[in-house]
Amino acid sequence: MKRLNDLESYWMPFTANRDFKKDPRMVVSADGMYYKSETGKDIMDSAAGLWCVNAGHNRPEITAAISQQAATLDFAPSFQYGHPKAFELASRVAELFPLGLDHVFFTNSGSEAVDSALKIALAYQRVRGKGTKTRLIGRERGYHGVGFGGISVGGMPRNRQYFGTLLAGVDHMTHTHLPEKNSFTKGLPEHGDYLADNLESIVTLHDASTIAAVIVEPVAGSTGVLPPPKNYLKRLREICDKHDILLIFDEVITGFGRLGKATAAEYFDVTPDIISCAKAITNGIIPMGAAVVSNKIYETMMDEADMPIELFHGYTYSGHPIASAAGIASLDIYRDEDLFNKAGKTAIYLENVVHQLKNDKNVIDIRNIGMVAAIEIAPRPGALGARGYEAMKSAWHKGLMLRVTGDTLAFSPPLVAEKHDIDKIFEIVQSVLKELD
Ligand code: PXG
Repeated sequence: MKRLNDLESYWMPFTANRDFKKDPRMVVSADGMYYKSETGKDIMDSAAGLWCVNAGHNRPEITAAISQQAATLDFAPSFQYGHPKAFELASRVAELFPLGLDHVFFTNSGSEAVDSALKIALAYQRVRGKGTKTRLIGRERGYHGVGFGGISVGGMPRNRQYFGTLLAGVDHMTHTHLPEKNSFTKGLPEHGDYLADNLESIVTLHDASTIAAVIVEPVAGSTGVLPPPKNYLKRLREICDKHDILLIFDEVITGFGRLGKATAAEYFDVTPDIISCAKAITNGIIPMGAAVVSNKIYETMMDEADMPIELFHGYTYSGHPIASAAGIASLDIYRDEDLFNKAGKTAIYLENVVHQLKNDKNVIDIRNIGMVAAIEIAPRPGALGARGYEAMKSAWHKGLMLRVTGDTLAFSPPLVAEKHDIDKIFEIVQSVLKELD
């Protein structure tokens, strides 16, 4: 007989389903910096949901915008018809993003934003008469979502190994993690900018005439928080320019204030040709993503495309009215509360607090940049990831939602976090570390 309303029907994403269902961590509401669990316990959010709730939970301005929009225009077709809110949000995003990246293609997630960015890069090369430029270059340890494009350019082995042959014509640069030289660095690592030259070797191997684009996360997030070595991104930009290769920054995590600026591009003063973003574009309240594209790419597509529809790509829900309304309301909050600057200031405090855990049990590295930090703990011999997983479970029982990747604890609190919130997060983390064998 079918059992209804148990936990089996829902196949949870990126989750140890069997273990979760034995001892669920269930949240039922959220406000500000806190969730409430099913049993009524406050659970501090140290990850802004999944790196997306930058203005904190339950913002009445956003919920009001959503309900008003739902009652006014619940849906409008995104192909061959428009509605004003999508245009308004696109202009607002273009205004926030670097000069010259003024065109916004909406998607519903980061994965779709990445796949859209890759497809736009390929279409652009072809439309401008460089149709042999088809290769896509990613980086080891990169995370670009879970679409076939994203896992092909991505460099996280488990996200790739089960899923067949992936896209052809993809290569990867080496990652930039150099623990022997850079561990316990505050901010950007001193060593490793020369790793950008790895792209030169890849160009030599394949020839620039076969390469369409390079995609990197400016700060690698999912793999365990790897800030780029000083000057690395500038060198990547120079090599791409030299060989007429597009540079894509995947800013799904870094976009909308995570580093104290609207984008990592602004923070690092390096302008890519396309930025993929998602998450905090709506404060996480409703799914949305975007590929934000340079004027050069957009104008070439408009001027040179050989069909009335310039790009054969799009989603039913591209620029969904409710997501657009949520996006506008979120950007209003970020502006009115000067949230990105606030994040830049709190980041200094976060850096000091997190590095105080340097001598705690099992800690082998601490990394941070902006409102992002990571504590890497030594794997238990023969059980990679076990300590990290236990830390996550123990934190939950102590009232903290903790993101863990392997044996790295990753922190990305809402940007509204105050100093006392940061203190509380790391008090709990310290007590978790103490008890972890
Ligand atoms: N690119 C990057 C850089 C990301 O971080 C995606 C693409 C995909 O976005 P969607 O919306 O399709 O999930 C991401 C998502 C974590 C974690 O804690 C990170 C992500 C998602 C969930 C958890 O490491 N990043």
